Amino acid sequence: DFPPGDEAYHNYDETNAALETAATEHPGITSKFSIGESHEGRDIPALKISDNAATDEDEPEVLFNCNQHAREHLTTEMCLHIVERFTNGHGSDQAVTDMVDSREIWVIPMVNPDGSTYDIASGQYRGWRKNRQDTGTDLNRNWGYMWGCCGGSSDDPNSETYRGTEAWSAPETAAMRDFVDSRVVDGTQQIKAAIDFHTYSELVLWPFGHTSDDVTEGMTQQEYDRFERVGTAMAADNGYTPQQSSDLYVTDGDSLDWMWGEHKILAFTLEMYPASGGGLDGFYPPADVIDRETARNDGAVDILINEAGT
Ligand code: 0X9
Ligand code: CA
Ligand code: CA
Ligand code: ZN
Repeated sequence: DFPPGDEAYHNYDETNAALETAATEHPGITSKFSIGESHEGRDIPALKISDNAATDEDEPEVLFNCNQHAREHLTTEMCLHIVERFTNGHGSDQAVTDMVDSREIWVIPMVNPDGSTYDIASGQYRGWRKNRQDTGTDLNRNWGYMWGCCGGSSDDPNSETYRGTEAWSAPETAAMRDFVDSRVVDGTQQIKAAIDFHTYSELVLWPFGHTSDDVTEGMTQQEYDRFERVGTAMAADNGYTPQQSSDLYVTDGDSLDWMWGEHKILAFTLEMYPASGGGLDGFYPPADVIDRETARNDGAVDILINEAGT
């Protein structure tokens, strides 16, 4: 489990329990379900938050997912913070109430439950990034848009950025794909905007990642300008640095490129605290920063939720 001092972080069972509690305490505005199973057979839990949550209403949908990378535990806390804010705040906080009532918000706090569990299993952090299939696949190189196209991933199973044997070879990415595909209703993707939370570097990133070109096949200048405008607004609020994801480094097969390339979802990656420093230590900030560093993104989350309606 988490080492002494870091008990406030949620492991897999505690993450599941937190979603269960939110669903039990707020039955009208929540619906808990599983998007599928991990390689080791763990359910990947999800929570829908909206008024009349049991009904698929005609409201813009927004997706928040966390912890594709095992050691990025602060992101799980980010998704759980979103759950807490939009459930506890409904009925008391007017802005939160309006967002919940006018949107369908999907939260998936732990995309990589096997890796996350493995990272803490010995009681000492292992610095694990990938899933637990064989030598591990980097889930954020396994998505099916331009998979393996451009030197932004590795075909070496021992690499930290191993892309897998083929696109969607990891059950965790396949489950994410199936869920997002399932939100196409009458030919229209219902999810309008999304954030994939990572750590660390304090960045707001937008597609594409597979090319350093701003405008390319699948991205017009007008579309790029919208990403830049919304990304810059989010970064102005949380104090992160905004940039196209390939300005950081080129990746292929990441979630961002697929969300936009396949579904035209206004998708961002947020790299959370800290800004820099410490190599592996940067993935393991002390638990006393959780509240501050998750609440720090409230404004950015609200900007995206509102943008989903435009
Ligand atoms: O490399 C990744 O998957 C992400 N960074 S992390 O340190 N959390 O591993 C960044 C993905 C964003 N895409 C690009 N930089 N192209
Ligand atoms: Ca609703
Ligand atoms: Ca809907
Ligand atoms: Zn990451």
